[in-house]
Amino acid sequence: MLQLQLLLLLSLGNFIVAADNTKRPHIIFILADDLGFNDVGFHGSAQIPTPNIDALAYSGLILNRYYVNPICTPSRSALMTGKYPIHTGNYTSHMAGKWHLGHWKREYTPLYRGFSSHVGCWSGHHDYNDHTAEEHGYWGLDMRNGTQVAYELHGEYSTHVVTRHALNVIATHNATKGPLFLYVAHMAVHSGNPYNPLPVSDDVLAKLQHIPKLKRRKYAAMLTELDASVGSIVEQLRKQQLLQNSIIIFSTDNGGPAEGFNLNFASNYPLRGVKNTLWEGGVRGAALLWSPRLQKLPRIAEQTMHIADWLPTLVEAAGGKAALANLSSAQLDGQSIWQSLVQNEPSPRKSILHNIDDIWGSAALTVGDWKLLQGTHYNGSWDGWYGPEGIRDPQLYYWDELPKCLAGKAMHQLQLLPSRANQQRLRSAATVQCAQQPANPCQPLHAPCLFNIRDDPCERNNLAARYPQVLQSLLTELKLQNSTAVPPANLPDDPRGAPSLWNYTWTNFGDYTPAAGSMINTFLSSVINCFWISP
Ligand SMILES: *[C@@H]1O[C@H](CO)[C@@H](O)[C@H](O)[C@H]1NC(C)=O
Ligand SMILES: *[C@@H]1O[C@H](CO)[C@@H](O)[C@H](O)[C@H]1NC(C)=O
Ligand SMILES: *[C@@H]1O[C@H](CO)[C@@H](O)[C@H](O)[C@H]1NC(C)=O
Ligand SMILES: *[C@@H]1O[C@H](CO)[C@@H](O)[C@H](O)[C@H]1NC(C)=O
Ligand SMILES: *[C@@H]1O[C@H](CO)[C@@H](O)[C@H](O)[C@H]1NC(C)=O
Ligand SMILES: *[C@@H]1O[C@H](CO)[C@@H](O)[C@H](O)[C@H]1NC(C)=O
Ligand SMILES: CC(=O)N[C@H]1CO[C@H](CO)[C@@H](O)[C@@H]1O
Repeated sequence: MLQLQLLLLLSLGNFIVAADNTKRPHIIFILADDLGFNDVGFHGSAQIPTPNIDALAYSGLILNRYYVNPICTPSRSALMTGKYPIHTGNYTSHMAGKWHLGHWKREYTPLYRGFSSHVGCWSGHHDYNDHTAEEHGYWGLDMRNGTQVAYELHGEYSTHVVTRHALNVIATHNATKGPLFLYVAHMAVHSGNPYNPLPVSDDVLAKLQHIPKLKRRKYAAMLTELDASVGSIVEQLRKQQLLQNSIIIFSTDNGGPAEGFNLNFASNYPLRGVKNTLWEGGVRGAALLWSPRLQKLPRIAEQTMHIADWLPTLVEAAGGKAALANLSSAQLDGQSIWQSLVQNEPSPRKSILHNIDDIWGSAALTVGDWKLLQGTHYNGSWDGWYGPEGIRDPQLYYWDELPKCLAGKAMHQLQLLPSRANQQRLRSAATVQCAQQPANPCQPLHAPCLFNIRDDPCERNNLAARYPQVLQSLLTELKLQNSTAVPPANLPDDPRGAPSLWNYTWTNFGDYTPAAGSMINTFLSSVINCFWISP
């Protein structure tokens, strides 16, 4: 089931009363869309230059055992509140980019969910230049500035629009009035519409001639635009003297769509599977956490973490243990990992439910080093390993770019950018190696499979027959978790929302449609919509 794990997030304001206001950190959460594990340089591929992201990773923590949901909206809902607005003045909260958490009525949209501003789209993807979104045969404009349709932004590349709004928020933030929460949810590197799935300008594309396959090169170019955005955001924080008191998170929302899945060309290599599968390639996410508050740097974070952990983790980072105590009644699936990350102590999180999806008939669960996987999606046609591997030779990595890019310069100035030898050590430790040859194949449609995910992160060796007791204990745990599940509430598309009825815009039609009260909620159908093309 497309289980919405956490319906109470980002209510930072509601939970935090800190003694010293000036000490509370600014929090900048940068969420990439559909970025693959192997697409950032710090995981070992040098094919796509991501120097700004890498500079932050080496100067902070590479979250090396970090898990996300396999598709967009469940990840976003695990990150946001679905219940009520943030209406306190504690954190000034702003948002740039993709919402994708419902827009049937105004009250589901960002400004009514606690954000003071939002520039971006409401649905799951759009064209990066004309800003129209095509979903299930419906087509219309999806770009907003606040609640207004942003006709005037036509032609401005989406990644630039998102960045411009983020920079403006930082530039006009008055830190003496309190801390900033900025959520930058890039549309990049999600594919656009079928008529132009990988929109990027020719001049950016021209810089990546070393990538032979055109579609992969286009994807890479879209990602270098995202990397540049990260650099500009860090630079703006530095200019406004906010950087030293900031926490920056960079994370993907789910595993990468590879080899034409969703018409896209990400890479999770050597991890198995793609977006919307429960293999590691679908759920093990590329992410980093950066803050001067982290201790014992540089290092890799081996603490197990799930995207649902950000709410309690950031609440503790912002308000301390007392603020965290306020969350205990909220029955979160997430746990605060803040102290373990800061001090490099063991993670309190011992297990992760990747999903139980009774529509697809799939489920996966990790407990300690063991992962159970049963059933699969697309009749197993996306269960393989997909490249490209990328350029893994450390000699060919863009080391010289790091101290020169905007984020690298800022890290250097704060004396946080480690020596090249240390960068090399971190990068090699964060590169997944799978020497093991395929053995004991897994046929998840026939029987549950068991993997030792620490020894075999590539899921090549099914140990179900060898460790029947371990398998049994995970099956029992899965059953236990399933007993708390609520039924999936997915609904079909509501034709009353067809953009053609609303001047060809995607809109909050529920506010204008009488008796639309048949509980049609685009939020729920958008869970399916974010996945707009059957591969
Ligand atoms: C906990 O929540 C209550 C009610 O919202 C609030 O009054 C109190 O200040 C909060 N405490 C902390 C430490 O955030
Ligand atoms: C959004 O609208 C505000 C108010 O009209 C304007 O100042 C701002 O520049 C707009 N943002 C973008 C990215 O166009
Ligand atoms: C920021 O806020 C403080 C306190 O309200 C005020 O004194 C100051 O003038 C503000 N700064 C700017 C640049 O608006
Ligand atoms: C599923 O895949 C198997 C082989 O892997 C094939 O025999 C079967 O026909 C497929 N089923 C469907 C519904 O495509
Ligand atoms: C979870 O429980 C539901 C209803 O009780 C059942 O139909 C489904 O098969 C179970 N799924 C798993 C993976 O155990
Ligand atoms: C309808 O859309 C066009 C652009 O396609 C825009 O210029 C016009 O202002 C819109 N009309 C209304 C009533 O929103
Ligand atoms: C800066 C600011 O507005 N701080 C407020 C945050 O919220 C608490 C209570 O909710 C107020 O006491 C602070 O003044």
